[in-house]
Amino acid sequence: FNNLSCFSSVFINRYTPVVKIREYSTRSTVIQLLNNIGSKREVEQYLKYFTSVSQQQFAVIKVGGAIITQQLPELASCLAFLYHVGLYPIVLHGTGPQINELLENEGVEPDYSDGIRITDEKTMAVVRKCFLEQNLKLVTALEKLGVRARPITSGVFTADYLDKEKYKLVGNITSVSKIPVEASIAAGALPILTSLAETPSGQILNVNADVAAGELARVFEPLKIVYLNEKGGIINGNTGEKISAINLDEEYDDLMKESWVKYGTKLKIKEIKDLLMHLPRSSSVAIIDVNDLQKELFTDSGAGTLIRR
Ligand code: X2W
Repeated sequence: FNNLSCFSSVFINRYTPVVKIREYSTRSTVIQLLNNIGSKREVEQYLKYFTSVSQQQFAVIKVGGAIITQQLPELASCLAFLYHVGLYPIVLHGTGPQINELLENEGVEPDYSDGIRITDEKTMAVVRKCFLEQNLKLVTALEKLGVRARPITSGVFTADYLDKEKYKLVGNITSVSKIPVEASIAAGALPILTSLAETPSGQILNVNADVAAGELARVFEPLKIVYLNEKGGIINGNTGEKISAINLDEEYDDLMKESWVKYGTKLKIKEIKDLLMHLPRSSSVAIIDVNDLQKELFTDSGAGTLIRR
């Protein structure tokens, strides 16, 4: 159990009740995960940093729907690790691939415009079903690892129609309520959110999960905004190598002129820039593979693509 001693100096005062490891099974998980990450100095330094802000300001983590299907055990272990060291990331997940699969099973061709799903009534029923199913799946996987997790599937995002003619039941988020998320963390449970929104009159609307995660980050102003994806970062289209860091102040203009920066990548980098311009300078965005979460958060070298300004 010595491997955990590095936490004591950081946590003993502030987080003793939370950090107490509850189960033997969980202890071994934590130790196993710790062995994969950086030196004691690095881990200690980053834990100190992450606990220097309020618990709700540690991180917003966006989980793509594909990860729940393909990498659920890895995802659950990573989140359990953070929870067991007393950190409370705000987790928001998507469910894009599951929606497509279910629609195709029902003989409906998924329909997008500019990357946004055109969501009619029939599609909306599928969207809601998939969000609830995937949310429960993630929450259950976490609970099996001794994590208290709270499903939050409504009451956070209020929205108007993005463009009712064009996209039908798709929302444009107009406000974010921090209350359900704060209550979950105060109760010692990881908040696990979907990106479903509601109009003031109660119509449920579909929102892209990346966009909803960005809106969450705008109100919580976390140190870290993490996008978990399969590529493990942004890949330089010329060299095929992963870009380890982007400093927007210095590199943004040149980066946007690169021939390989187009379509989705261009849009994503631009969205991240807009987001970071609205956040304190201490906030940064990381795009990583789920297996690299600890390495990215707790080592100097990181693992995925780190974007800051
Ligand atoms: C998305 C919401 C799910 C999502 C959709 O219906 O696919 C809109 O496009 P991933 O797995 O993160 O892609 N909503 C309006 O974004 O899931």
